[in-house]
Amino acid sequence: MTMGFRTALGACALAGLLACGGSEEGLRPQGATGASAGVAEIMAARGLTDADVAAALKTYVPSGKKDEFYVFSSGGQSGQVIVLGVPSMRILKYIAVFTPEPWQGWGFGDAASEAVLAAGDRHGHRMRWGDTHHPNLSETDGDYDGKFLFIGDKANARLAVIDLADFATKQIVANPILESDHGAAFVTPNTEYVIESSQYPVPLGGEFAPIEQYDEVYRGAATFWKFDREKGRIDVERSFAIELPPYMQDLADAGKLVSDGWAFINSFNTERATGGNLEGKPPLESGASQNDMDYLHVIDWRKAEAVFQAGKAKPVRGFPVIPLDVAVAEGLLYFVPEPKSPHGADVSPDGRYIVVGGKLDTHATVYDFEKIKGLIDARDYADHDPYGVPILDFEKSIAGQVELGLGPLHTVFDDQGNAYTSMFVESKIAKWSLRDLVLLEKVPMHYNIGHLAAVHGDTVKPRGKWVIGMNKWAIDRFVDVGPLLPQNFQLVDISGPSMQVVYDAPIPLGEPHYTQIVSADLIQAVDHYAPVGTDPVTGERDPYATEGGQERIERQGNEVHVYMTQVRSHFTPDIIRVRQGDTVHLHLTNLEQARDATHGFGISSYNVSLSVEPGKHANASFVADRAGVFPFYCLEFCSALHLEMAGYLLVEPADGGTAARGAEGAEPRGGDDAGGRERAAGAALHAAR
Ligand code: RUQ
Ligand code: CUA
Repeated sequence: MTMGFRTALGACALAGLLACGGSEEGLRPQGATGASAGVAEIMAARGLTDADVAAALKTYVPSGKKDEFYVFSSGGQSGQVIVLGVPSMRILKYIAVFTPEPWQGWGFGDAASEAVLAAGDRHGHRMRWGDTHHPNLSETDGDYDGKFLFIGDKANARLAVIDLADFATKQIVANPILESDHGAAFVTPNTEYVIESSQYPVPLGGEFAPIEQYDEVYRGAATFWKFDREKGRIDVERSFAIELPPYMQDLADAGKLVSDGWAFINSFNTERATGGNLEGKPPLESGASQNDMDYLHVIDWRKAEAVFQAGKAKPVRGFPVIPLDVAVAEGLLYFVPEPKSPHGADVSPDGRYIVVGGKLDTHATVYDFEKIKGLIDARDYADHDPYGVPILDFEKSIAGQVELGLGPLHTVFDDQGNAYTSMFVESKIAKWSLRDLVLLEKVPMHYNIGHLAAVHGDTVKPRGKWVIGMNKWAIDRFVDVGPLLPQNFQLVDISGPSMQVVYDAPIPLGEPHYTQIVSADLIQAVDHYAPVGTDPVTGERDPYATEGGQERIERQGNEVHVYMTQVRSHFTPDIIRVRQGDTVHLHLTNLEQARDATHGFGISSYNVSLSVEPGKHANASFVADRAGVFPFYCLEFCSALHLEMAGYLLVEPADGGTAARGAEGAEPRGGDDAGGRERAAGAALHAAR
């Protein structure tokens, strides 16, 4: 009885969605004769409800059809970026950024990627992971332009530039003055700058100072990395930072339209607690939660740029930093109180309002930039902080507060004047009207939503349609995979009068902190590199690029240069003869220009994995310190004769014969140390070009 009822209802809903007629007969969608009956059977068999079927129809993208939107998500501790499609939520790619990744040949011998990774090394330490938090697409006039993606590494205060022409990382810059960031990466409306602000204060520049000198010596900073769009790179020489008090600066956002030229950073721990729970002090988290108010940082970045250009910054480890007293004297830094342990600072599409969540407050506070600007212009300050920074009056700065519930964090926007705020403690998304500051609706999330994203939802032109809730917990959503669970992205349809969760997508590669959702038609990705022999990092033909017919092996002392090409289904040359102790420099060009004609290069025991997409050139150097026979082969199943796409590296023993396997007992030293040194040399060579 019940089942029959549900089935009939399901068929009705389906019919409605497929825009068929209302009559009994009309339950059959036009052009899909018999579909409804078949679907009703499937619904019954699988116990699916009406809502399930509606959700399935909204998200299903048939084989051969493409998604309407891209999602660029941080990959958390994996140090990567995750790309998905909406509405299908299909994972499309992991982009290797801060962490070596063998499929893309990122950091496994390939000199170009090794050089990018090495540029992110810190204090002489080889850094090969990152905690990616906030991806930000490049913008033109305040809207995504689909050209570049930036992402910050919270753990090591670094920033990466990804070119969306080939979805590959081009640059990593290590922040010379900070040790951690959180307000990164956030772009200004024409991508003039990429903002990276600190999280945990330290003595700027990485020197030691006792924690007892926290107030005097420890500092935060907002870094403004200049982006050179022509070159597609951060221009370190034209970048600068502003010294900030030792509060814990958090999320950042750039103003737009009426607030263009300004940046906003929320903060916590204005108490300047340092922890010390074994030393008779309160633990950091309770010490940092004493005050009723923390400070929204309001920065006039255009004025800061002028101050920097006027030479008023001071070098810290060679990097120009506008000192705090200069920032105050020049009138480029202001504070506005924000309720207890705030989080998020999200600028509305019109640029007028800044929404701040309150992790321990039940409100979202909506600041009015015009009021803030009025107070600044009138020098109407309520107070100053201990570092002399002017503090504006809270009540005079806000448009109002919206009572949302427990643990509001981040806010994004749609095209109807609505705001959507993630409610961490309550595990919900709250939809509210930005115009009237009233709560409209809440939808449950499973569980503990952190960020959320809407289509172009943090730009001047939100597109509506979808919101993704990024849940920190997945508890009971998926079949078990051991104690470490994936995170859960929940896709929410916001096109109707009420929000509907329509899909759960497990994200199994680190904790994805933030995403942006962009129209697919804005991304123009290439399908091969041209000209043949292109180094994907420089974008130019590699000096070692090999032409068809020019393949050769050249020996210079004990350096052996192998100029190699690939086409389906062979390497030329496919036999490489060297002597033990030689350094092998592999110069490998994929001669193909056809879409998807990627080849790889993997070799036994020498820790080299290259991905050579059509037209790409890759260089890899290693010391053949181990005598033996080492097969190499193509890593991509590129043709029917893919398995035959292979060859041999023959490393003759140095003594001419007997010790065929090299000196016994030397095994632990292996190829890795020497190979690593050689790779570093290859990377340096690449960086110098
Ligand atoms: S923030 S924990 Cu984006 Cu809510 Cu990093
Ligand atoms: Cu080339 Cu497989």
